[in-house]
Amino acid sequence: MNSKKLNEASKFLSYVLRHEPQSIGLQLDMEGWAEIDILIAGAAKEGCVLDRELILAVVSSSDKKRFAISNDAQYIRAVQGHSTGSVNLQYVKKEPPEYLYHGTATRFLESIQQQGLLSGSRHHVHLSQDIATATSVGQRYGTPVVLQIEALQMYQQGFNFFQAENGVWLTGHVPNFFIHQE
Ligand code: HQG
Repeated sequence: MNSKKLNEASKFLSYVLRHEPQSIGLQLDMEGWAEIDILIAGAAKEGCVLDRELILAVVSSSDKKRFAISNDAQYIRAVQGHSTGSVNLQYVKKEPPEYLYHGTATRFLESIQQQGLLSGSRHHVHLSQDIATATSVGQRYGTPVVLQIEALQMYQQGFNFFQAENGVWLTGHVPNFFIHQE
């Protein structure tokens, strides 16, 4: 399957499964699951041709493993990155490693120093386990800079951490006190 088609379908799935399900008349349950047949029908009404084969190809080829299919193969969800208020994934709390990393762009640094890391429109601040991943996340917005987060220290002080199925670490807010510039 050609990569342009996969990429476009992946962006469309991210949009409807994380942010705007109502744009195609789709309902997600609290855990973010959408019925695949309804998703396909809703997309078709908006002129986006999706079929099961394409959806499964996107899921299996996603570099970041963004999506999951239910055991009965009837449902699909995004595993993290939501902004829609209709979803509240029950991630399991987990002790993080000593350090986690957040990739951002240099132009956000001043604001981050003032406010710490904020989740913005998403439900959580996203953190990576390694510097290389964080660098590529930061690159999306400009000149990348990697921040080192004292994750274990935060956890020991009562901050909650979660890990999505695809390995991305999530937390609510990172105060500047726990942030060091790499
Ligand atoms: C920044 C991708 C100013 C933050 C990636 C980031 C990730 C602040 C931007 C996932 C700030 C938000 C999420 C503050 C945070 N002042 N800027 N106080 N606090 N920021 O896209 O973490 O391809 O919502 O540094 O791999 O970049 O979508 O979050 O630059 O896992 O699957 O505000 O998205 O995955 O941007 O990326 P985003 P993110 P997918």
